[in-house]
Amino acid sequence: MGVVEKVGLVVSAGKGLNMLSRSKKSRATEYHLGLLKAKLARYRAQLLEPASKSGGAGTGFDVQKSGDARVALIGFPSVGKSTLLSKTTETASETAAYEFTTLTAIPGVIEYNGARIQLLDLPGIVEGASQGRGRGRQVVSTAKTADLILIMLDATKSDEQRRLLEIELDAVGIRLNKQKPDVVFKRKTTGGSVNFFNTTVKLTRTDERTIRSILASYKLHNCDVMIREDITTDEFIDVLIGTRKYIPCLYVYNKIDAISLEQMDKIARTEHTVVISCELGLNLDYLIERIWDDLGLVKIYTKKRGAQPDLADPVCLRKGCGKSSKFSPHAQKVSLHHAVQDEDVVSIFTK
Ligand SMILES: Nc1nc2c(ncn2[C@@H]2O[C@H](COP(=O)(O)OP(=O)(O)O)[C@@H](O)[C@H]2O)c(=O)[nH]1
Ligand SMILES: [Mg+2]
Repeated sequence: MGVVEKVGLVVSAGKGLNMLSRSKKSRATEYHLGLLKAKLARYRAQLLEPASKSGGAGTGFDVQKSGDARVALIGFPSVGKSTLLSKTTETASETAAYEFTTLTAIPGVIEYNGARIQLLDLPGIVEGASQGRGRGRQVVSTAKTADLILIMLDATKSDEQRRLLEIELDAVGIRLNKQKPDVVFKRKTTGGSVNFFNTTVKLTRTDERTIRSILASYKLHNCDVMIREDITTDEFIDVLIGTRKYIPCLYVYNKIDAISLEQMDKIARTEHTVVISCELGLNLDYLIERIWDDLGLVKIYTKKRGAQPDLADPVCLRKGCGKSSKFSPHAQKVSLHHAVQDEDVVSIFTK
């Protein structure tokens, strides 16, 4: 009996050692992978930088930003982008039953709640945009100017399309439905060659050594880093690159007339998702409502002192947070920093 116990002990000790070396190994892997990603991220960012020399324009398509907000429509050919544009705006965009790629960005305007929302049909996002080639680069810089991205998908096809688009957008520095990491990063010009590193939370997904090495690999030797949330190494790299865009995104599944009710029900319940049928005009009004919500737009009525508010011509602004007039429905005097809410009436006056 004693012998058996001994064997048992030896085995468990062996297991323990194994686990220890494994976690050490995975930490080392994380570290090297972190450095590698930092280098790749910088290389990619340089590829996508506005061209200084000859060749491809670094600016977006030559479409004027107009109205109160810009929504970029992104998707593979034939998912129904042009159909959506012609159903929701006054724009007659070409539609085709075959795989047809529109060659330029086509703008349309959705009028809703007194707001003018620019809907932009962006072609060719799939064609190696992240490699920074030709038109891809243009698509990327235009997509980055959007206040909301609509990823349009064909509900009859697999979710592989969605994955490919997400990868492509991620590679060009667009972060969908994410907040900017809570990190304060400052380059200094005085104070010697020291990187100051502070955290206000425990880091479980990256560590100080990895971050310091990444700073060194970017030849940054005089910075202040203050990390205020449990970020990943990738998120730290995003902060360093600095040109990441954090844009809300709505996944729009079209052609629900061609799938089962069960399939539709399942898709419709996923986060940041709207299901529609452009062809049958189903759920388009709800899509526009969701666009309005995700843009965080509010309409504000203006009012001259002593006069009735002008309800016919609201001004659209970005939503602030916090309560508006404390005395609603009565007026409250507030400072210019006051965050307005939907349907507020505002009078501006000097003392
Ligand atoms: N069944 C079905 N077909 C649609 C729907 N919306 C668009 N289509 C068809 O899909 C094809 C491609 O549409 P189009 O708007 O040109 O796609 P785009 O390439 O993304 O601009 C056309 O034949 C449309 O008639 C829909 O809601 N249901
Ligand atoms: Mg089209």
